[in-house]
Parts: sequence; C-alpha cells; structure tokens
Amino acid sequence: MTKSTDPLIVIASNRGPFSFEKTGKGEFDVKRGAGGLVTALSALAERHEVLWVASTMTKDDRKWVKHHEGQVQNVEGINLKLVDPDPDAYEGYYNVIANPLLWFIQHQLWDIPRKPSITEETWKSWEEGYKPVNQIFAKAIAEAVEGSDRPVIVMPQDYHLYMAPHYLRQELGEQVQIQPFIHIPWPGPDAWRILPTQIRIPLLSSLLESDRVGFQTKKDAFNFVQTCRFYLEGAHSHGRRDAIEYQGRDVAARDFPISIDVNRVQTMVAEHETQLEKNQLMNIVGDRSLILRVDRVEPSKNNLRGFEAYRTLLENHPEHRGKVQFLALLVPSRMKVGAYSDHLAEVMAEAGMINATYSNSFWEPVRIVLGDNYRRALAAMQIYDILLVNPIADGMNLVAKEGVLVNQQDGVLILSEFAGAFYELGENALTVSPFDVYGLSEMMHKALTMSGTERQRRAEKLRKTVMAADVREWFYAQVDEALHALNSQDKKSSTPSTPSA
Ligand code: GDG
Repeated sequence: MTKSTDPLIVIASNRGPFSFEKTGKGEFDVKRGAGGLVTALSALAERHEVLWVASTMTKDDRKWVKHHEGQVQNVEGINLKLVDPDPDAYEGYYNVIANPLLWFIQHQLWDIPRKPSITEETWKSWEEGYKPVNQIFAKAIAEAVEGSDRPVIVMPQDYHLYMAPHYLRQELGEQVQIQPFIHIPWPGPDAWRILPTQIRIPLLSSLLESDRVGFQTKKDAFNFVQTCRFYLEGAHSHGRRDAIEYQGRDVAARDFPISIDVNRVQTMVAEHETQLEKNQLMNIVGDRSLILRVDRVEPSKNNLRGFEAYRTLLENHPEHRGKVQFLALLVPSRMKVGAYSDHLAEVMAEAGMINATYSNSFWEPVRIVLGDNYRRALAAMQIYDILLVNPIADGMNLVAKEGVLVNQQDGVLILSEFAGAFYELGENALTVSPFDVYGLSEMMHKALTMSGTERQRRAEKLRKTVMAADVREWFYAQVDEALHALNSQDKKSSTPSTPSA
C-alpha cells in the first residue's frame, strides 16, 4: 500500500510512452513509442508511483483522450494523462520553436550567414504556441496533483518544456519539487545570443524556478550555470560550477548521465524475432566487415561526414574495397521540418555517389535501410565490426551504449568527442572529432586492422561500463536527490527555532 510519505513522481514530456490506435467502438490498441526518452523512462514505474503527462500525437490519441474524458488512465502499469493542445498552438510550439530553433541552438547546427532568421512567425509561435502549450502541461499537472497529501516531484523532460517550471510555480507555488532533465547538450552563453532577449530571459529564468536542473554531463551543467550568469542580472554562482542563485532560490545544476534498460535490451536480443532479423542482415553482410550506424535522420548525427570518411577510406586504402560493408539504419524523423527532409535527400545522394563510384556486380559499398524497426536495429548491433557514432553534438547517444552491450563480434566503437557518451565510453573507444573526415577515415582503417586481442579487451571494458549503470540508476539518482532535499526541508521546518536573545 502507498504510504503518504511516498512521493508521487510526475513525468512531463512532449511524447508519451504509448500511442493509441482505435480498433473499434471504445477499443484501442496500445503501441509503445519510439525514441531515446521513451526507452529510458519506461523502467521508471518499478519503484515509485508515477504519473506521466504527455501530449497527444495522432488523431487516434485525441479519440483516446475524448473517450476517457481527459482523465488519468492506467496503461500497462503507468498512470497516463494526455493533454490535447490546439493544433495551431502545437504546430508553433513543436515545428517552429522546439525543433527548428531550440534543438538547432543546442546542437549548434546553424549556417550562420543564412540561418536562422527570427521572423514574425517565430515571435508568434513563442507567444501563441510554445508558452500556451507549456501552460497546458502545467495546468494538467496541477489538476492531477492538487489536494495530494504526498510529496510531489515534477520532472519536465527536455527542450519542449522549458517554460513549464514557471507555469508550475504559478499553479502550485512551492508545494512541489520541480526538477527538469535536459536530454540534449547545453552549449555555452554564445550559442544563446540567437534568441531575442524577450525569449531568452523568460526561458532561462523559468528554468531557474526549478529546484534543480539535470543534465547529461558536467560540461552541460557548467555551461548552463555560465549561460544564466551571463544573461540574467542578479544571478550568481559564487564560484560554483554546479549551482546558481537567482531571485532567492539556490538552483543546483547536476549531471545525471542517462543509460539504457540493460535487462530489456538483453531480453529483446535473445528473442526469436530478433534472431530472424539478424539472419536477414547477415545475408546482406556476408563475410565482409560491417561498419554500422543507427540514427534518426538528423543533421546533428553527422551522417554526411560519416559517408565522406568512408569514401576517403575506400580511396586511400583500396585493400578494403569489397571487404567491408557500410550499413546505415536510419529512422526518418521530423520530416515536416525542411532542414530534415533536405538532409535525408543529401544523405541518400551521398550514399548513391559512393555506390556509383565503387560498386561492382558483387558489392554495393553502402546500404541504407530507412524505417522504424527497433528490433532490427538491435539485431544489427549484435553483428557490427565497427559502430560509428560521430555526432556533431549529442546529449548522450543511447545507440553507443546499446551497441557495446549486445555486440557479439568484439566490435570497435568509433565515438565522437562531442557525444555525452564520450565521458563514460571514450577511454575504450576510438575517439574522433566529428569534423575531421580524414581522421575518421584513418580511425576506420585502424579499427578494421586492429588485433583480435585488442578488440576483445576494449569490448569487454565497454560492456562492463554499460552494465554497471542501468537506466534505473539514472532515474533513482534524480528521485533520491529530490527526496533528500525534501527531507532536509522537513527537518528544517520541524526544528524549533532558537529564541532570539
Ligand atoms: C535524445 C538525445 C539522448 C534505433 N532504431 C530505432 C530505434 N532506435 C533506438 C536506439 C536508441 C534510440 O532509438 C535513440 O536514442 P539516441 O540516444 O541514440 O538518440 P535521440 O533519439 O536523439 O535521443 C540523445 C537521448 O535523447 C536520451 O536522453 O541519448 O543524446 O538526442 O535507443 O536504439 N527506435 C525505434 N525504431 C527504430 O528503428 N523505435
């Protein structure tokens, strides 16, 4: 039975853990969603009572909300509440502010002389899209937790919900702990100059209405402190790298490196369906060495330079021609954002050019497989010789962690120094600058010619590192920190104050 001292954890994220498909009158099929965040948070309901608040994504999600009259429902053990913002507001929030603007700022993807332009549409989408949708989330959370006699910890996830702390304080005051987690990199102050002051200041000061803010790495946390100090008048860090004081609140900036659900991944790879996927892939690869990449179609993942480096490898080291297979499993995402659909076209063209240059009747150097198939991705990770993870910037990169866990070939991880995973896995990976195409091609050569003993030594260490830090630790560490703060507050308020002399 739940004790009233047990906390209620509220996760708020743009995308929820499930999507719904209407199959009949009042009947819905449940599908577990895609993406890193869902993978990571799906284990969280094991220890604490959790309420997950997310937005509808599809028409059938909306029907599901309507059918349940907007009330919390228990779905596969998780209490779920979906908010259903107005489609125009959602469009501005998601397709104008969150994905093209904030994601691009935080991954520093600009072509600065040309882009971005902060247009009337941007301003309007901030006022009429991003802010109202964040407010809807806060109201839905307030409605669900109001009157609870238990400690409430609200954890807004990622760059979609930077204004949520502000609206949550408006709704619930100091009754709740607010602890956002930011999955993507937080760059230093310079990157944020792109936002107009009227957007930048509310965004940063909203985050500082939290009790603490979680990041993937110490570097992100430090950059956040620096950004707030630089732009917010009256913000002080007093020489600390992991906390900032602003308007009477001391806000911690902490690193909680995310990981994967080790058991779930291991179980999935052992399943028959995954073995079937693996067999199919092995038919494509044959006895060649496999260079694998698995990403969303996403400019920050740096597919193009990956292919350029492969081309350089084939050019400079002809001995590998015909003996190596590059397989890219790409999941289309955000195709409504022009930069993404253009990017996919460029990636396909680059791969096509390599094939046009080097293929023969027996060998096609690059295979691109587009589509959403997580099982196939895991199957491919079992059989790579090289896993290429070369993002320009990446909060963590779960593919790197899954790959080293399930791989059966003592495969080599080639890892960008700008992926959050670098801090945990870099020592036993071959690390590269994502911009250095020649350096990457030489790393591919080094990996292809590495001795079996060396491969095994590195692979074992990488696997151990991932197994030692499951996603549950990531989640519990955040909750424990919030609980610790709550307990110290309780102690303070129950200690009788010393009468003044
Ligand atoms: C964001 C941050 C951070 C692969 N193919 C399919 C599929 N996958 C899985 C992967 C992995 C997940 O999706 C992708 O996670 P990543 O971490 O690699 O990348 P993002 O989506 O950009 O995630 C990132 C993460 O949040 C968590 O904090 O690590 O830095 O950018 O698990 O194996 N999933 C589905 N279909 C596929 O075909 N459904």
